Amino acid sequence: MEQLASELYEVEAVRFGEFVLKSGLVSPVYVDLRVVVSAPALLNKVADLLFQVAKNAALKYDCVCGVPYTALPLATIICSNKQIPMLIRRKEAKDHGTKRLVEGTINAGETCLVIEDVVTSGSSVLETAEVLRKEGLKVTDAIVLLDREQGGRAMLEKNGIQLHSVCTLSQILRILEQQQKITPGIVASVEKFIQETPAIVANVEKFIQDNIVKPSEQNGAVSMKRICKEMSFAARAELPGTHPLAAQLFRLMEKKQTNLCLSADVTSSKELLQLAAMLGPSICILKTHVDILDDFSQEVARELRGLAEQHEFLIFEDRKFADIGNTVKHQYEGGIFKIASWSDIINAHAVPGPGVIKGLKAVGHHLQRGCLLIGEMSSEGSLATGDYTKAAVKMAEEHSDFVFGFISGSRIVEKPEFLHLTPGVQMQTGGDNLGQKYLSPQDVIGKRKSDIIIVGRGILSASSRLEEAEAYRKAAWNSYLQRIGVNVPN
Ligand code: 5BU
Repeated sequence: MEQLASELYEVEAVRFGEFVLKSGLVSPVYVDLRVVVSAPALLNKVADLLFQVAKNAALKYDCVCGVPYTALPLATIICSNKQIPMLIRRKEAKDHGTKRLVEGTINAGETCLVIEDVVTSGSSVLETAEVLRKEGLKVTDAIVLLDREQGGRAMLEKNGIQLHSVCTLSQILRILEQQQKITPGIVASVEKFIQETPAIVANVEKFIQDNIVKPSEQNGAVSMKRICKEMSFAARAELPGTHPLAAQLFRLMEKKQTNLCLSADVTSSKELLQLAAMLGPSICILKTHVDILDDFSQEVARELRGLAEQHEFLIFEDRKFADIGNTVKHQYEGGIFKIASWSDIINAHAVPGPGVIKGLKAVGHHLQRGCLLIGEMSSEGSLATGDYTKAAVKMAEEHSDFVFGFISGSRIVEKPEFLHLTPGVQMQTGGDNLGQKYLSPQDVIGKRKSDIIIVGRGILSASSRLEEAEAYRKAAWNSYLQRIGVNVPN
């Protein structure tokens, strides 16, 4: 263990210093085991230690899968040396039926051992385990090199996975202190930081990995300021202040690689359900105007929910509530539509003041629903500008337990916990003859730094709605990737 700690320190897989985050928070520790691939002897040693942990725990398993990407070479070495069948999980979303999510021979009912380098919150291990479980495999145990002791073990246990670790971060800290590589002061500051900020620490690591960049030295300290321009959706999901519904949305966006919301403005329920079934895999949100349907019934709402669960998208009723709290409460919960019973997301105008949010929250909060405030509108001559927009932002910030974002033409607040959704999007910019104005997906996501494009007629009037939805999805997703610094091939 002493040798392992010192070697990890030598290759800078564990570093101490000042890591400045976008939030302004300074982290005293930095763990990144990707560098181990450049030290083959250490790589072999780590693989062997992982295997020994599984052996000592007398685990029985039929195959091994490494959590992408750092644990992939580790799993490969173990499987090659010990002649164990391996599975590879693809991190990228399935490419419309042509690629599989798991490569290798899957024998349903067999047990797969998951291998990981570092566990913080446990979410990466769980994500991989869930993909394997969906394929019919059993996942009961995971082996990790370094447990940061920040809730990962308990979280995995709750999900039926026992975590076995080679070492913990506090063990490494103590050994490095004994070897006089770090001072007691550093140990104390790291321990304090880890205890006080578990969720933020998890986010730091995810953030570094998502951005695939290394921190740079600046005056002896390590600064990540330059690379922290933009956070990924995955990292934003993990922020302590992110609303649970927003976190769910961020995760499914990352998983399905889509930041496209379909505005399903059709007048027949049959067509609405057909659209949801056909475009479900391409979208993160399906937006409705339930009051334009000729034949709405609760059965339609039930079927729509079924499709939302099947294809993993959220439902957003674009009701634009704009009355006093007591009235919107009834409009949201009751009437013939019973919006609260089936719509994950609703929106509201800020014009009545905070009472509108309080009324909606009284109905939606316990149902885990969320609300978007209208900060700006896409229509010509809109009055939602300037100070009005600023007041809407303030209202959202004061009610962030229910309001998780905005409808706006661009990013109107820098807090990464909030989402921005933009309507008035078409490939062909311009407008309609009733005041709608259109911007391109690239403009909205790249330049104006919104998160999600809302597209109605751009897709609905195309000869192939599926092809057009895919074109919008790709345009908006590539703009997002470029924004967070990932190179996108043309
Ligand atoms: P279009 O067909 O892509 O123009 O449809 C846009 C949708 O977004 C439509 O359902 C509008 O009601 C909705 N919308 C909008 O266009 N502009 C706004 O400012 C707001 C909503 Br808020």
